[in-house]
Amino acid sequence: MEVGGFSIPGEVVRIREDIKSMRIRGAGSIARHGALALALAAERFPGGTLEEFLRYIEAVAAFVRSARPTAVSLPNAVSYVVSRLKRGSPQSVEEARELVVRAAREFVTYSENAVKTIAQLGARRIERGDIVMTHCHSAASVAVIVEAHRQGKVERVFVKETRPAFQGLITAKELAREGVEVILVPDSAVRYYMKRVDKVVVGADAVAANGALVNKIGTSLVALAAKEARVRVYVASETYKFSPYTIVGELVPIEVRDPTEVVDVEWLSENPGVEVLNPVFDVTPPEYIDAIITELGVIPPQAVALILIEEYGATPVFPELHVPHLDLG
Ligand code: RUB
Repeated sequence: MEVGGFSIPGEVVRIREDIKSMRIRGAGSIARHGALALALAAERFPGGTLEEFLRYIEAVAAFVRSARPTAVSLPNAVSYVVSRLKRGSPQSVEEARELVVRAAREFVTYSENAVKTIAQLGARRIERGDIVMTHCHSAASVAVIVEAHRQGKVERVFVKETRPAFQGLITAKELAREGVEVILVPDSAVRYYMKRVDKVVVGADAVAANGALVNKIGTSLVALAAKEARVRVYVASETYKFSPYTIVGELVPIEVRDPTEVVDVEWLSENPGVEVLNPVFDVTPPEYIDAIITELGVIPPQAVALILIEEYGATPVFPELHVPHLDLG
């Protein structure tokens, strides 16, 4: 495939396709694959000048970034790698390639360690005998619940099936494999079961500067039902899911996917008078969130702006973004 006058390696095209089609999904995994796609591209550079290499990486970065719009972890991961390349001021293609590969690996390591830390911190917020509810499939949330279960605290977990893509089934399977008692329920049962729940734990695709959470469609309804029932809501989120774009007033784009994920093609053609919409994320206001569990600590939603401004400045220059606390020396 040709992008910006450069031929993009097949493996990179496949990673982007897999992200688009949700074979690779979940904001953390998407980010790690985005970073790895750049490393792969650097290794497959067909040869040329340093100038050409830099333009080629920019083209690949734009290509990878555009795979899905909502999870800000993807542009953050890509920008992390590209900014490390630029700041390294390479003098040769070899040096430039090395900078890209190293930065991508650093990102992946940081991301994996962040989830482990979140598991430890999040588990402290779960108390013995707690019944937990979760939504969609979030690796960070699963890590928290599994760690709390290992510590003998989790009584059982209500998992919502999460239509239309049924990511709840992945969560149910993973938790059951770890020995957690799981009850899978339809999305519409959220309020019915909330009275039996002690804590809600969900993941994040993006967190805005005002502390609002963007996560799988239906998350805001879980939070609403939790607020009514006075159940605490925790968000398990690495800080590279905080959106620097929101500091300058950008909104987080909400992905709307194909209607055929909701009803089949046949039904659509038999009912031409019906418009089917499939927004896949929604926004939970900060007032509905008790705490965000990050690798830097458990913070209130109001602290998101502080972390963003500390890391990016109050008026960040785009696209020269970096990822918080990834300076590994
Ligand atoms: C996944 C989703 C997850 C977040 C966090 O949506 O909304 O809650 O991405 O996941 P999709 P993680 O299935 O559409 O990608 O904690 O794994 O990063």
